[in-house]
Amino acid sequence: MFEKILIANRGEIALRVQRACRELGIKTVAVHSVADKEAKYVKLADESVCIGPAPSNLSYLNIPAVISAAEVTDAQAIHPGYGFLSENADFAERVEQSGFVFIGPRAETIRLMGDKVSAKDAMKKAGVPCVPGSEGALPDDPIEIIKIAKKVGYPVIIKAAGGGGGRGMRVVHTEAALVNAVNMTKAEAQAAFGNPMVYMEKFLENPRHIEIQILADQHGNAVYLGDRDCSMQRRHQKIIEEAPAPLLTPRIRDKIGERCAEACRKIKYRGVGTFEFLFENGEFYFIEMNTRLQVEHTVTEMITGIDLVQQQIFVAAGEKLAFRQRDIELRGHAIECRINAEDPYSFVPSPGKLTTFHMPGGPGVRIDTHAYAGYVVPPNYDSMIGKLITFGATREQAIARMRIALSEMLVDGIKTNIPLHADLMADAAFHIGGTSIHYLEQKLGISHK
Ligand code: MV4
Repeated sequence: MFEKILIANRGEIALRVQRACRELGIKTVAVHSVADKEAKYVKLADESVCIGPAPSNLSYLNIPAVISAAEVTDAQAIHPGYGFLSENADFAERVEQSGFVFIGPRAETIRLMGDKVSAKDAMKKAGVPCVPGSEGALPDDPIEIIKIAKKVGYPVIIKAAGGGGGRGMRVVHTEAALVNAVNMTKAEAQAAFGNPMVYMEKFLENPRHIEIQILADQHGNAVYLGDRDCSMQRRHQKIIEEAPAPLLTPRIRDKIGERCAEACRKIKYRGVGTFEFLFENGEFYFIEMNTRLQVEHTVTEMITGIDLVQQQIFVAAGEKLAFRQRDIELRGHAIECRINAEDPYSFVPSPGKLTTFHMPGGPGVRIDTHAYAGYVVPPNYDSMIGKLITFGATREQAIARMRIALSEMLVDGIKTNIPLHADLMADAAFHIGGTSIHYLEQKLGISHK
């Protein structure tokens, strides 16, 4: 097992990874920007290295600085957390070339999944159900493009191969608008991702966003750890996630889960990963795969009892999975509310000093945060300051506990989205469960752009 791990991230996830390491007796190295030098996760780490000024591109995204920090502290492995360098194949490659273990999939796998055309192609071949659409990237010939759209059926969506997470997409309703839309998306994709390749899919009008968590070792073993519903979102920012996804039957859950686990075996996946699906009329349609630990991994941990960060470390160290699919039991229900430093309705970021920071507690309440009373939320990074997770025997109990926990939570000095969460916990459609990806924007009266 590793003796020392460098955590190439900040905020709550840096602390989360540190806690997993500490429990395993592994020493931790924190890296931080100038803006984070007083941060809790820096002070709690065994060692820390300042890797640059506040802007992320000069610190948390600075590959040579991160690798130098691992060299000077003699760390053996690097955990990238989420965001920042976590899905950067060049980073993973350079980490391994420098003699460190990258706690994540092979660089080749990250690259495969980073290109959404190659990802979809690989998953289709591995037996994962995908959204119907073009076979790979669209050709240049407009006549061919029109033919493909006719076959797929309108509305269609044009997506950039280099995009993902909602960037570089365009919905097309008519043949008249098609060729121009393709050309516009290509030009934008070239500018944003340096790759003009685009592909086409049938546009699903009112799906849910359901994802499957998988875990694979380096010995050909892979399991699925249930699903999460992440449909409660706005502008591609998830706000609430829950596990298991409401209203799914065990039969359909096991069927899609087994498909994902089998695909991981086929592509020799290593580490944790998430298959993102759109779910409509009882069918799953693969859209993307995330090759990192996700923000919402916590709800999966609550219903499986498995520490996903520790599992990442075990499989990175070359260990075999200690359990098989039949050993995994989904128990109860978990909900995560992302607590953001922002105006609850305009979503404008609200950095600044937390004058009060009182966290709730009680049975089934988990808080993952790096914040504390007196902490100053810097303006340079993501506005998420913590995650409030509740667990219950049933979804109703998890919601009730969330409602109470939110009412106990006191944060002053900045604005937070706690009032929005409180609203949603009292929302009739949320109580039923199974709302679509458009529900929140419709409720808030935001039109689709
Ligand atoms: C779609 C779609 C409808 N039909 N693909 C947006 C993020 C990216 N991961 C894929 N996205 C979508 N792809 C087809 N064929 C609707 C979306 C979408 C969405 C998906 C997941 C979560 C939130 C979303 C919000 C708007 C659109």
